[in-house]
Amino acid sequence: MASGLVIRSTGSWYDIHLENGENIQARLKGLLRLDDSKDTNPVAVGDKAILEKDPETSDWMISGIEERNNYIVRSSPKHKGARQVIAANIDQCLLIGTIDAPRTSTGFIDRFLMAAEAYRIPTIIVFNKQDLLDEKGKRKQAAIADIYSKIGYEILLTSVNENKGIQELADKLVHKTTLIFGHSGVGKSSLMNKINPNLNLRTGGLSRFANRGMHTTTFAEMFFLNEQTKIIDTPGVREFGHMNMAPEEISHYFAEMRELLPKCKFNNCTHTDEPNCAIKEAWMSGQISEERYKNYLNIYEEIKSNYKHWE
Ligand SMILES: Nc1nc2c(ncn2[C@@H]2O[C@H](COP(=O)(O)OP(=O)(O)O)[C@@H](O)[C@H]2O)c(=O)[nH]1
Ligand SMILES: [Mg+2]
Ligand SMILES: [Zn+2]
Repeated sequence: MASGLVIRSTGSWYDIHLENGENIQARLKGLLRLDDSKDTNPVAVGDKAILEKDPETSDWMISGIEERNNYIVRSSPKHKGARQVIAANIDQCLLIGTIDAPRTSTGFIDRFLMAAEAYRIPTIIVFNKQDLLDEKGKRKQAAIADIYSKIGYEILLTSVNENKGIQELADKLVHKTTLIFGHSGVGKSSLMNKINPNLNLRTGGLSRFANRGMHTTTFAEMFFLNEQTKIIDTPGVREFGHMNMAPEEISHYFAEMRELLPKCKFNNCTHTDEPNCAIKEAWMSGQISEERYKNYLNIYEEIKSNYKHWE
């Protein structure tokens, strides 16, 4: 039985990288499509696809996927109650943000980190466009970077225009599969082109992802810097929502809260108004940042109000 790595999806066809280095196209075998899962895309970039040949047309078909080590999932922006798997089987994430043009909020960062923390996927937070920052911007950035470095996330500062932090970033990618994520326009594709000009990714304005039509189910695309070093570029999303998560589960995906959870009086504590809550105490003593606790509460309210629909 043949298998291969899914590197791109156009909706009905998938590009697959075979172990012999060849790229082929395959479509889904009927059965997979009828799968009753809540995923808008049963097969995602990074999946190891199990392949067979259609005896009649001799087209390649995907008859299944190997069990995933991990994946990044969000609620589908188009289909209420459905999930979109952004990518599977990744070693690390690069969350690219910018202070301005466009602004990346800590709320967005925290929602993404939750998805990565669900599978303990290490995430490096990159602040790009350093060349655009004035003194005020630099102070704002330092405050945000401080929140995340204190709780164990690595921070990199980059500028494509001034060639700053690029080599450092390139070094982080070696021999890994890295998901590149962040809002549209933060410079994801520009950074990757700077690291490897052969990639020739489209930058600025409309990306190559834009014209894939309404029924496109996945939008990530894997590129090889070499046979061991892979990046998954994404077009960037406006929002990152979660579904199918119990409200009391959320704090398990906030790295600094996770370790304090055993100290809450109730083991299903939501850290909102329960007595003897270790999270609230840590927030009041300044050990958990104001920003993170505030974002936690927002996400809690959001998930709580949606949870009923998903049960
Ligand atoms: N000033 C400045 N502009 C940048 C930098 N990196 C990218 N850009 C610009 O930001 C825009 C969006 O970049 P792009 O790579 O397409 O962003 P993506 O949507 O995240 O892939 C383009 O016009 C880039 O030239 C940077 O470090 N500094
Ligand atoms: Mg791009
Ligand atoms: Zn608590």
